[in-house]
Amino acid sequence: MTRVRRGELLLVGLPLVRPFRTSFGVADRKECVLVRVETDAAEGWGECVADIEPDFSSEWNQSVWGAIEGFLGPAVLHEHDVSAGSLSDLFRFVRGNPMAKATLVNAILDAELRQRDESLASYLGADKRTVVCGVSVGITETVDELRAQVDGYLAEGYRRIKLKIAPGLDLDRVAPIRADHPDILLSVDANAAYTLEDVDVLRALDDFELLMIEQPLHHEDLVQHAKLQAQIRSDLCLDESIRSAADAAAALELGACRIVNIKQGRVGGVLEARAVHDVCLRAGVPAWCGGMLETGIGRATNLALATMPGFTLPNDTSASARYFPEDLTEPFVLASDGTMEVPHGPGIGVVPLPDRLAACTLRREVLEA
Ligand code: OSB
Ligand code: MG
Repeated sequence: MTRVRRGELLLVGLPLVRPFRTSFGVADRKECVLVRVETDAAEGWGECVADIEPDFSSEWNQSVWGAIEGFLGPAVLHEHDVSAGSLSDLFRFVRGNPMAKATLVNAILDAELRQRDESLASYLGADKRTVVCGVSVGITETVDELRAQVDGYLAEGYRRIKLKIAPGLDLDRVAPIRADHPDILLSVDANAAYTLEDVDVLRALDDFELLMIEQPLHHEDLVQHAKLQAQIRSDLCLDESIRSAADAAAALELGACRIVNIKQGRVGGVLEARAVHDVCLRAGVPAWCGGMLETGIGRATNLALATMPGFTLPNDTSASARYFPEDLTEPFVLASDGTMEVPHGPGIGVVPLPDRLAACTLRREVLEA
């Protein structure tokens, strides 16, 4: 328990190595909000998973900035004694906004753990020191381009390939990749682009022995996913639809999915993500850690989360070089066996490199009581 003396809100921008196309749009750069908190004893860092536009979720960089600057930040600075665990109550007066809340929860937990000299992975109950990594491959202009990217990632050692799909860019994309690589772990992610009317296409994906079909239907739906799951053989995985541990419990009870993508930033931070993990573990449902093209700050947070025992499938925790020409932190590197080491220093174990942070900062504001 400590007092947060000061906070800093930063908006950072980094070019991507290549545009990333999904069913909801194309990203050619990454922009995100970072929070740095200072307590009496330590600093802590959090990265927000919201992006430039409200397309993956209703939150976006400006809404996150406004929520933290106007409501969440002042609430934290006003308290004489805060801990990451007390924030879900403290933040109850702000409805929704889980991505904004996650940024502060993670930053304050990072500061607490740095003060105690404990790593986030150890705090969360890690049962591994390295994490198995997959990679998410954007929609390409041509099938040849897709083949070349997949071949490149497999040569680097990635242990699962996830193809982004969209209506009309699905079976014809998955078929050649499966033909090239009959034995790899292969999955698809539709980012909510289909409806139950498309059941024939989704059922046709059964032929490709996919590890999972991620979020085929509406971003807030559970009931239709349950109907779809009953009609196809492939395991469904939910991403957008899971915004809390309560959502995860409801999804599993309904049979809306058989696998859960846990993104800490989407569910309100690592503490709620741990609760989602616990729901999955108790139900015997495999989980894995999703990504949102995070910089090294969010990547370190995700890697620590993915060390928990219920994360049994390859995670979207790819190397810095898969996303950025230069990361904000020391780069995260993929080992040739497709695993990544989890930082073991206190807290998330990394901080932004000062020169890189200065070069990438677009906007900055100091928050004080
Ligand atoms: O749906 O998992 C998703 C990136 C941005 C927004 C949504 C998603 C993704 C990815 C990339 O698939 C995962 C990553 O490598 O960070
Ligand atoms: Mg997804």
